[in-house]
Amino acid sequence: MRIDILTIFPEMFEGPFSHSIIKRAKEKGLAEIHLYDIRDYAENKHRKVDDYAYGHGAGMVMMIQPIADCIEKLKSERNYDEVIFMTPDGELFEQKIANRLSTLENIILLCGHYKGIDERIRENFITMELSIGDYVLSGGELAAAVISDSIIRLIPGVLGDETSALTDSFQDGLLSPPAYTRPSEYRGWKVPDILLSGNEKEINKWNTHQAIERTRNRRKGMLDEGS
Ligand code: 6GU
Repeated sequence: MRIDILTIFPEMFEGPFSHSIIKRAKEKGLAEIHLYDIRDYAENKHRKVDDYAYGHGAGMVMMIQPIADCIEKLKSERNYDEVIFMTPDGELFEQKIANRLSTLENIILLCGHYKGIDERIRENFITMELSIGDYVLSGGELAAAVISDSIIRLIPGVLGDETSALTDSFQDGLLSPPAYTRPSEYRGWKVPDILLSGNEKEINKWNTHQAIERTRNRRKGMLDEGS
């Protein structure tokens, strides 16, 4: 899978994509992430990418020309399954969307800034708009990094243990049960006996019960949605 990210802050992605699972996915050739600096596509000599909003008083808006040229250049090179705009007024991102996006070949993530982008970009190039939650970030970059991470880890072969993405919280509509590792007792705090019993059937039952209880206590809405 190839993810092309359009941003005015490409450096913001250096950290999140250089470690752990995403790094390994890139090294294995299972995921490619390409960063495009929108300023490189500005036709004006000051590399200006924003301008005053028509109509409203305050606030800058990202200009259409650099973004349109960048998207069109990319589209001339390959077909894109989705051209996604990162914005707090987009569709709320959730696991189901991550699952679907992880099956795609090529996607573009456009990171917005300032008061927004020229609406004509949204009307003419964008196929999907995503938000990562009901709060405002300074730009779409952190949201694009979050979404890329959640998608890439789902690509077959990225996680060592093929089953582990399927047992994530949310995949079966439940939160994960509590996890423990050695030692079995620390400062008198004990791991539940059942997990040390070796009785796989009883352990599975316990884990399922814990997952349901945890979901009921923390995210009741998830249980109601499933029924
Ligand atoms: Cl995608 N962008 C911005 N700027 N803020 C957000 C967001 C995106 N998702 C939640 N807050």
